[in-house]
Amino acid sequence: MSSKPPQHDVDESALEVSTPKTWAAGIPGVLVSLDRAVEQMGVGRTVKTLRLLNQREGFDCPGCAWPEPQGHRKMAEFCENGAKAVAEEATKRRITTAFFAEHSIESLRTKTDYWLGQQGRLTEPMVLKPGATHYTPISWDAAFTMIADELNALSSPDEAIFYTSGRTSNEAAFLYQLLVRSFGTNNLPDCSNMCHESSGSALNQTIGIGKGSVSIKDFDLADLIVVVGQNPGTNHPRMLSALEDAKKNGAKIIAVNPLPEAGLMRFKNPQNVAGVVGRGTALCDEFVQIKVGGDQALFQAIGHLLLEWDKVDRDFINAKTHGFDAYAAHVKELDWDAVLTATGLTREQITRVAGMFVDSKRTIACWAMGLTQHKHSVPTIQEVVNVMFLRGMIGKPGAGLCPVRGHSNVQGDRTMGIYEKMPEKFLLALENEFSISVPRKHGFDTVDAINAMRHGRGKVFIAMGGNFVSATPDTPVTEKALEQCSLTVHVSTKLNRSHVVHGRTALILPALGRTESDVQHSGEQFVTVEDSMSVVHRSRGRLKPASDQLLSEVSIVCRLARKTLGSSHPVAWEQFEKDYDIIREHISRVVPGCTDYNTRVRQPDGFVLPHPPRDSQEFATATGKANFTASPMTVIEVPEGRLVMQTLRSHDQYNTTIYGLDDRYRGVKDGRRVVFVNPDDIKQLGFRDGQMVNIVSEWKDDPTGVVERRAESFRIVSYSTARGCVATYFPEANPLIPLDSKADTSGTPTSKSVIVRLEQA
Ligand SMILES: Nc1nc2c(c(=O)[nH]1)N[C@H]1C(S)=C(S)[C@@H](COP(=O)(O)OP(=O)(O)OC[C@H]3O[C@@H](n4cnc5c(=O)[nH]c(N)nc54)[C@H](O)[C@@H]3O)O[C@H]1N2
Ligand SMILES: Nc1nc2c(c(=O)[nH]1)N[C@H]1C(S)=C(S)[C@@H](COP(=O)(O)OP(=O)(O)OC[C@H]3O[C@@H](n4cnc5c(=O)[nH]c(N)nc54)[C@H](O)[C@@H]3O)O[C@H]1N2
Ligand SMILES: [Mo]
Repeated sequence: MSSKPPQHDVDESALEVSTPKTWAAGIPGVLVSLDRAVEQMGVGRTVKTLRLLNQREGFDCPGCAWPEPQGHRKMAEFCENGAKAVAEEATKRRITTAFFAEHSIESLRTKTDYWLGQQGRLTEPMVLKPGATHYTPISWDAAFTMIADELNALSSPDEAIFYTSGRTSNEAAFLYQLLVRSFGTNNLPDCSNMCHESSGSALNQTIGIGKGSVSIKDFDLADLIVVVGQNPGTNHPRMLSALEDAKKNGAKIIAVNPLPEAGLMRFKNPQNVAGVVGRGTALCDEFVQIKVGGDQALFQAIGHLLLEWDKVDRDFINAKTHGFDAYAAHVKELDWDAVLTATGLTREQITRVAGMFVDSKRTIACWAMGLTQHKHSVPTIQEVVNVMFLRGMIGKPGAGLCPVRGHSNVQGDRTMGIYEKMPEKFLLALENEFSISVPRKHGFDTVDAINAMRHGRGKVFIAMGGNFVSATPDTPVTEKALEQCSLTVHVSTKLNRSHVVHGRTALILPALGRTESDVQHSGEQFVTVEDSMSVVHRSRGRLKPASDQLLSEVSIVCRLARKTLGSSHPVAWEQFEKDYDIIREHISRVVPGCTDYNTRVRQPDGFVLPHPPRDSQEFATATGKANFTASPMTVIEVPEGRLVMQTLRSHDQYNTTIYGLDDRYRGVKDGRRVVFVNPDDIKQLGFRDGQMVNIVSEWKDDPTGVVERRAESFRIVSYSTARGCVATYFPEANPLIPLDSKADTSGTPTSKSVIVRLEQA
């Protein structure tokens, strides 16, 4: 039995606020996951689906990119939010032709992403013809012809933009970039541009590879784990088990966050007795309630203290690093006043934290969006790296750098070539493998792509998954950019706002999801994915597809390629979809580290991609060493009466997919338009808890001066957040983020630092 999709949309007047929780998971987590699963899938399908989640013979969770344990896997290797992610995809609800006949585009545009997503799985290709009021069915063949004609009519391949979200399998991603580059452009923006791009930029320069250096086993060996700018209780709940095990082995945990997130404080593991009936495990030993954007200052101060105390690893520094003297000279001159202003912390606490680094022989530093989405994100991450270098904490057991990825295959997609500026070595290998020539000019990243569409330089937009208009900044600007396209195409599993904010013509192409079986000419196929720790493994869905009209992403790319590139194109596109082993043969010859791919992905736990700093303390940087960096300290300037706003995820959403309206740990229910404000700021600004306000962001748009952006009707929620720092949910607050407010070097939108003021609504 499964419930009907909701007819009514979110009613913000029903919003309820209660006391935030001080612990995560436990029995409520299990109950919510079962409840949501049964509501969407019914009992039989729930049992079948959750049994296969993250098992060797099953499918990779479409939730986060946290790795599965190697060797023994528990029966239920999933978490509450993994179960919700699966329920969202394996739902029994369906969107049919009748739905589109009933709902005009005009009416669908008034709905929230929550309502749109809750309607169920997309089941057949649909087209919105120029000037039409409703989507209508179209055959796959006609859809591919339409796209091919539009693409081939462009005056340059660079007028087409090919976006990728992070769920696409390695096989589909590899073929997609091959299609795009064969067509003649590197316009391959992806969700990573808005996510961990800053980590990639920071790490490439300092360690020579844009990926984390730890494996899951290192968590058992570490004696200090620092979790900076990350909310694992919601976004990587299986990480809590790793943290719990680490604690049992004696590790200490430091959490650096403007908010006391429940999952950082205490974990009740539902898989053991203490978690069910007891108080669970206290996780963080030191909670560092930092101001938004203050992390760079904090880590400079830690570096300063380590040097002052002479508690650094001279052997590592001398043998393996470059730039130490310049860095040491720079942090020696530390301005403590600036540090205290930027961080909002006391000198005592910073000293205590630095002491914990000194006491640790094996330290892991984890981070996520709290570090990557600021103007000074790249130097901030590099400051964390500096401190880890000082202590020699890379390339040894129990220690290392751990950027915790978001989408389940975002890291794999990059490995497979989804990148607007892929290195020459990869492009050359691609050319040699397929006897083609591919362009060298760098393509658009996400923000560039929006600017190109806005100014008429981008005309066809194709998305392999994702929800571009809701995930990107400056919503009204982005929407207008998309509307200027001649064609917008979305390969999707669920309905979202990007389908209803469209180009002159729009197509929805429904794809198989992770949970579904993928049967092709040579039989049932599996795909491969890469987790946050560079482990590549198989994923195989078993459920009957949501509709017999769905195509796999691999099939969609192959058929589109044949139409677009013509039958004389040297790549044997028709072979790939018959047997995915053939794709993997090519991957093994083109993608570094993937030799013998077909054999190695068939090993029970897959295989681990090479990572020179992790494996042998080798650093393929410009200097051949691990590079220290010396960067000026950034203190975010906040004018009088203004606040710094960060946007974050509730416990009941997956990016723009809103599972439900219960941000359980923060105590916010049945509504999402809230702004979390420190009680002292509420008082000082003359507001009161519960009051309705409009949020106005202020951005100096050269040369025109200050530009205001406005989002209306948010309820103030008095909350423990660092002074001067407020938080709202993504994507509701995206209209407030200026398109051109982005991180230096990486170009990531500054979703975690926007200057705003509140106005009475
Ligand atoms: N259930 C679920 N799982 C997910 C996702 C989801 O939406 N739902 N999304 C997936 C994706 S794509 C990603 S990228 C990850 C995101 O995972 P997270 O990065 O954990 O996600 P956010 O909600 O953006 O939370 C960022 C955290 O950083 C803190 N923060 C904000 N600004 C600062 C700062 O300046 N300094 C510090 N130290 N902390 C700061 C916030 O208070 C918050 O706790 O999760 C992935 N997993
Ligand atoms: N303000 C603000 N903005 C942000 C962020 C933030 O923290 N604050 N975070 C940023 C981050 S970290 C990220 S990663 C981006 C996310 O940006 P996106 O990846 O573009 O967005 P999602 O919401 O994850 O995409 C959801 C859609 O993907 C489709 N989908 C789901 N599974 C599949 C599948 O298997 N195949 C296909 N083809 N389609 C599928 C469904 O149709 C669903 O509606 O948002 C960014 N935007
Ligand atoms: Mo992400």
